[in-house]
Amino acid sequence: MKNKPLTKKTHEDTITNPKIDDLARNTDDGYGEFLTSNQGLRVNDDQNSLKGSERGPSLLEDFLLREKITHFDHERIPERVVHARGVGAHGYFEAYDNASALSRAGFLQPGVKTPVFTRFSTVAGFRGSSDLARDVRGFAVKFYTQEGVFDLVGNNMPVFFIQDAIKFPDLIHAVKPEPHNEIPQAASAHDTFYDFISTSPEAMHMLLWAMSDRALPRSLRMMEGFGVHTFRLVDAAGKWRFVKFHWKPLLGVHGVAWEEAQQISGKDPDFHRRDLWNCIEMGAYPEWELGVQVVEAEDEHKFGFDILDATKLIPEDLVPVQKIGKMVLNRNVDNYFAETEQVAFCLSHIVPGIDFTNDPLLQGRLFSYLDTQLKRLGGPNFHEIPINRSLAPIHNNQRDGHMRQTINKGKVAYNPNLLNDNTPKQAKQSEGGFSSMYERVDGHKIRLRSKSFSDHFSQARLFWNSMSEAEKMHIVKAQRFELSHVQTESIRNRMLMLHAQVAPELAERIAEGLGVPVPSAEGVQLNLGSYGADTDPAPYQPKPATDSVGSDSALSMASGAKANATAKGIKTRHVAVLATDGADVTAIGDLMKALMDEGAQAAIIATHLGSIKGQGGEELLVNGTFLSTASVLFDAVYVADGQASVAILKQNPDAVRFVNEAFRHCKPIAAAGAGTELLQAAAYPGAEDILSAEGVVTGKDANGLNNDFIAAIAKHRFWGRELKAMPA
Ligand code: HDD
Repeated sequence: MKNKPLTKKTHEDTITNPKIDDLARNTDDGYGEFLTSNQGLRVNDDQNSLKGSERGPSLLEDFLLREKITHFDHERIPERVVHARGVGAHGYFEAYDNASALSRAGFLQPGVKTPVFTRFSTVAGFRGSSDLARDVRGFAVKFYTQEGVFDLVGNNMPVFFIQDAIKFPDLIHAVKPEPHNEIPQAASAHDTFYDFISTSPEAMHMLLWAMSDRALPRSLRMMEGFGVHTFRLVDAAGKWRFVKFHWKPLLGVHGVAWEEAQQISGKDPDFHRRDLWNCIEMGAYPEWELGVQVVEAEDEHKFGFDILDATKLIPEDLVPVQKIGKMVLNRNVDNYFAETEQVAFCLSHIVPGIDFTNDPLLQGRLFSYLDTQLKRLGGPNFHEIPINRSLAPIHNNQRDGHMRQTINKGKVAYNPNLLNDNTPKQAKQSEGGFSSMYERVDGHKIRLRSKSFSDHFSQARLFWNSMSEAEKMHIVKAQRFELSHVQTESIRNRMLMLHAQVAPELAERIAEGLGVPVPSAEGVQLNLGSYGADTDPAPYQPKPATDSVGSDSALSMASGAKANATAKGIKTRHVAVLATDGADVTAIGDLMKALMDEGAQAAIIATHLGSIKGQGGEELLVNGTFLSTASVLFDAVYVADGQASVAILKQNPDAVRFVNEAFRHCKPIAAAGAGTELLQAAAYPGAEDILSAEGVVTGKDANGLNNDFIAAIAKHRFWGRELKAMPA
């Protein structure tokens, strides 16, 4: 037992998190133990099957061979039909002292600390696809509350593509790889997706989000989360209010460039997973504040849109977000499959103090999640899997089914009963019993979309208006990219018509890249996707966008967004230090110390592994080479001083490309002394003024270089460079 490897740091929260204690009932670490069969039989030879003679056939008798291979054959379960690729972590949620006025939920009472498990995901790609696909990110949080499990199953965008759950299978069939050849993987840039979108203009608002930098997060730790639907919070007196849930990351909201994302997908498809894992292992725990936008019941109709329509957000300038608690993720999983793959989120996992609304997307989701877990996890007992197990005790008359773990004693499995004193008994609301909100519902049974849902363009325009110039350019380029991959001209044309409804300028700029004019939408049936065969389509045609829609300051990631208001400093940023033999090792040491003091990390990237020799013969350990890493895996680049080092790097095309790419991707760059020569060597046509470009700092530490560099890293990116000189 002497050499037992340390697999996990001992964190304070590992000890105090009751869900971790609960999971410990099922964890196993075979270190130092005998190898056994699944029946506990010690195995004497695990290398050879049982055979009839040395070179003879394997024997059916070999139960050890059969057990081992059978288990292996059954290792896989169906991947999630959407959100297949993900990563999860444990942590806790702590309520501030203000939410109890809004909700009687126990976990929202002042200071209550609740264990959570959070899973982030991409939507369209398969389990083995890349983290950096242009896609929506899932943001699902399981709260193990004292009143039962509450799942908040959201995304990193506040709206959705469709308004009614009945369209979800169509949306997903359209975006997934095309069924005849299963191409393309984890990408929306293909005919079927745009065929669907071009006939379902309700998707336009969300499409703009998906084309924006929100779809390319720098880190899962740096993205917002949204409950999307309007929910209700119910207070102790039974009064309810509408709410929208928000997660605000304390590191701010940041994205990467599209070209960069495509390269990361090749260099490190696990970029987001690795980033989350490493930060948690290092103790740099990601944090988000939970916020709510609150709308009083009587204000339901005061907005120019329907708050039950999931393609609409409530602008934060109209209804500010109140922060009601904080989530910290502080522990990685012990086993990916047992925890991250088997975790089962359901919208119907709810606790007293929270309730649903009549949003037709939400209502359909209430069915789909339970249904999908039955298929995915193989039966109705998935709640007994350790990661899904409630911390609140479970007592009911549900029995049996595949893989039942609980041994229910006694002969009574029904209710009411006399034999068991009518227990387990129903709980009054005062005893914590969940009771759906008392509400009058009447009307005709009808299969129609509410006409209050038919403004598809105003909020898309609000989003467009709220973007900075660089963000607008990213959206235009993203649509040029996507529509260039669409083979069918009529689909491209319809997409241009729809973009013109959002903003004529947007459509014209996309059309320019496609080399076609924007077709007129006059007389064209834009909306095929929201009425039945016998319905008069006229009332369901989308309304034109409202001119007065304006902008909302919370939507931009770049221009002083509220989302970024809390972002401070350069914590957890990765800085590449380009240097090789002959570099100014003392200055590098000073820089690395300054970066580490701010919570950032630096890596020496050189032409060879091992160590480099400084001007005075001092040695510095190398962390990576131009072969093993790439600029896209870093947030910022520093080129070290030292004539000899810079002379070698200038002759190295990979070093030149490293700087060139970092500049193109608008990253902060510092060059100490002679390092500026590498920058000049890396300048592409149109960027000859690289040394005076924004976000490029030069000089010596003695003159404040390190401080200026740190200030530049805190700004994340200098997208303005693209507006100046960026090849299309
Ligand atoms: Fe969904 C998974 C988020 C609409 C049906 N969804 C899933 C996950 C997230 C979301 C984060 C992954 C959970 C995990 O990590 O295990 N989904 C959303 C959001 C939506 C949404 C924010 C719109 C507001 N989803 C939606 C609709 C339907 C589904 C309208 C079906 C009618 N979603 C599913 C599913 C999944 C799922 C098929 C696949 C795997 C799973 O549930 O556990 O049931």
